[in-house]
Amino acid sequence: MSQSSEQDAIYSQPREAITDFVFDESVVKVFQDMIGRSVPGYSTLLSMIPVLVRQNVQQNSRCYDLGCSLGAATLAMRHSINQSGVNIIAVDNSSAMTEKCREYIEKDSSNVPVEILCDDINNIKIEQASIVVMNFTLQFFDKEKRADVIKKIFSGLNKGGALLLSEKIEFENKDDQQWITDLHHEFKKANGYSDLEISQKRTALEDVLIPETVKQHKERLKKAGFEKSIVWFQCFNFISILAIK
Ligand code: GEK
Repeated sequence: MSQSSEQDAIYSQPREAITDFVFDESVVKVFQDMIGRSVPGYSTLLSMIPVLVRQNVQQNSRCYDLGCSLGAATLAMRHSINQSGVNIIAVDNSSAMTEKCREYIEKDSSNVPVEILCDDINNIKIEQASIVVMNFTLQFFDKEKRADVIKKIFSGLNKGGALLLSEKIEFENKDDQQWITDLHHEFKKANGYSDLEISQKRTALEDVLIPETVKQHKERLKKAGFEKSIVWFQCFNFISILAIK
């Protein structure tokens, strides 16, 4: 089922002061357009979720979509679950997001049960999980809280269960960081964003979206107990890691 979206023009006009980015109603209206034009590889990544689901989903288990936004990953999971007794729990702490997400889920044809929770991921329980998707969400957590959420996911996963963790990353080497950042900006320009939009959005996200290196992510996963993790996808400074319990 396709999700409709207005074109993102939130940062197109000069602003006197740039406040921190929030996932409010104005973002919800343009979200699909915004994420597609800002995150290189986003649609390819989503299109691989069914492959991951079919390999890892277990009978009588739960699948979680943490930071579900409008439910793109939830819908991708919902249509590829090939085991009985599976339900999906989709979580986001933006009520504007969960309201719109609920509309999309209600209109969708699959009958796999989906529970949508408007809550902070830090508050929810994770139990009997065979799949946990965290698609570009951990990057918005306070750095000090990231280890706890990864530990909670590990302990809530069944043996053989999978975590799909997608993140914007930074590079250890400064030159590489600049090189790839320039390519990311070029990607945004190719998608119609002006230099002003790119720079104002960057300022709005500066203290909100804090990327880490692949090494930091892999070490945190290992510490939490994930013996196996692999970067299975990368497009410029956006990656996705698959970790198996
Ligand atoms: C997708 N996964 O389309 N608790 C709950 N939700 C949170 C929290 C938190 N602590 N922090 C951030 N969020 C989606 C895209 S967007 C990524 C995810 C982006 C939510 C926030 O409200 C937003 O909806 C989402 O995480 C991040 O595959 O916009 O770059």
